[in-house]
Amino acid sequence: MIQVDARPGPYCFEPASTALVVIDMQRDFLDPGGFGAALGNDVTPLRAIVPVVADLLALARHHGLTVIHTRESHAPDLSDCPPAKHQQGKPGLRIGDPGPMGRILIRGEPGNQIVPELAPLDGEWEIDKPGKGMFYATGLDRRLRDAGIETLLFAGVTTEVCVQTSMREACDRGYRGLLVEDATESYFPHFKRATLEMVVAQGGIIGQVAGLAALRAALRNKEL
Ligand code: C5J
Repeated sequence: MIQVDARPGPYCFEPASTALVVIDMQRDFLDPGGFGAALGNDVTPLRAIVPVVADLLALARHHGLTVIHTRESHAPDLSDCPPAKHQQGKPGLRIGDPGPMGRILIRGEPGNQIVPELAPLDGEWEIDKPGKGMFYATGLDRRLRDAGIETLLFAGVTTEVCVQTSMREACDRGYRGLLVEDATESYFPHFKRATLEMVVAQGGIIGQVAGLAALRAALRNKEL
């Protein structure tokens, strides 16, 4: 059993029953001209975590964890995009509208690809999700159970929207989650800080939080 120095207390997991989930590290959110930028956000802070997420991916791959990548995406005919979601944002910059990287948040478009530095490897799971959470309309819960996954390490963007929603959904389904705090980011620093506090409040009401260094140290101890 691996034991990570986490907040609010130690986080224990077995690599064989653990998956790393990298949420939505796609060009729509990280690149200038994408959906995130269209909503008026500066994408620089999100870009800045790419090397940390790459290191986390390398660590997970080295230790044989299941690796899962999600993309927030919709079908080209928008049949999986409810009107309330579609109406978000300014006309001309909404989901499905043409942008500098193809149609915004549409499956298969250039903007919907995971950034090349974090590209999925053969055999890793790629989950296209029409919601903010990773379980809604994806069939992921069944796949995780079939694979014997019980614990989930979370990274990606944005901390307070798709990452937190996925962690909450996971918690409700009985998975124990650890948020790797330097491998997640928000367009709003105070939202990230608040989310980390929310996760660990009340004895870890949503899950636990640790840095990549603590996770690395715990896995290194196992190898000694
Ligand atoms: C948002 C996400 N923020 N991946 N998506 O719309 O957090």
